[in-house]
Amino acid sequence: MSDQAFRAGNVALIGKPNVGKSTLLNHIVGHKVSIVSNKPQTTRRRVTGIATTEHYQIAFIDTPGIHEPHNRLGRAMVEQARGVLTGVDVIVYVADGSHHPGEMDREIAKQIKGSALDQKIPVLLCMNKMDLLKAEDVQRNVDAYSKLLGSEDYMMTTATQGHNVDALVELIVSKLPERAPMYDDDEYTDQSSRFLTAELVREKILRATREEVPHAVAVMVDEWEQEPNFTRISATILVEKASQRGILIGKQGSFLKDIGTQARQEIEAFLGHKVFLDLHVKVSEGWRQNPRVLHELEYSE
Ligand SMILES: Nc1nc2c(ncn2[C@@H]2O[C@H](COP(=O)(O)OP(=O)(O)O)[C@@H](O)[C@H]2O)c(=O)[nH]1
Ligand SMILES: [Mg+2]
Repeated sequence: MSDQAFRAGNVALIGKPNVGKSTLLNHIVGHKVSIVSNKPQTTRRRVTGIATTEHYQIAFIDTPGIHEPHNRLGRAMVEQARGVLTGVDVIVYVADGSHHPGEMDREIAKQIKGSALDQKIPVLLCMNKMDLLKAEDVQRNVDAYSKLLGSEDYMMTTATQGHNVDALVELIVSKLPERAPMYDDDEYTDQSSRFLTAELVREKILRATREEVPHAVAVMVDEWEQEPNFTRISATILVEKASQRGILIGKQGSFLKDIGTQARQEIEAFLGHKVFLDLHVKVSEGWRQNPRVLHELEYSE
């Protein structure tokens, strides 16, 4: 495509929780801009990741998975996802292609079709997790998802291995308008270093905890001091109950120490220098229902 005009646009990644939207985004952007875990509802707000080449610039908007919300946090998350259905250049519906579509897929497809038809936004289907898809189910699942979306354009991917991701990007680019770049070519996310730091701490906790704990955790950076050769960061981990605080601290503080070490290594990698990371755990009963806390956490406007 060397003699073609430059294309650029905003592309929304929409789908159920846990289908691989953030994994896909990080792979395409080449940096971890959105945290990933095997727990549903890992992504709590919109995250933009930007991929720029000589020929195109795509600003991907990663969104929380659309689900049936049970509290204010859940409602804010679903609002964040639905909000991008308007005003983007392409919508990519990411599905777990190894499963047949269910009730929630039908519901999301209906919403996507509604706004995309209204505004003539192209919709692409990304059937992810093809590594888990049995050969005999391929045609059946492709047909079922395509029918739901009313779109012929699809790609089967394995985001964790990067399989077919380039082909998906090429398909997206073919739908973008000819337009000048919107961001500098070295910009790759809209996330502040503070937010990304809080997210990396939360990711380490999500990966190490189970059941209700991942959902009850939030992380807030309280202090950020830039010294000549290092950054001193202090963050508070919010939980909803004293028992959860106990889990996160662990025997003689061992759990918290592990989390801190893992997060610090990644924070140092993206800041490019040494970090002193100080973590505290605080019980904040009902924070998921508290608009002020949700705002402070940057989960809602
Ligand atoms: N087997 C398999 N697992 C995947 C694939 N893509 C993502 N995952 C895993 O699915 C889980 C959810 O991924 P994530 O990107 O957080 O999903 P999101 O909630 O849609 O953003 C993580 O454990 C990923 O490692 C894939 O192509 N194949
Ligand atoms: Mg996600």
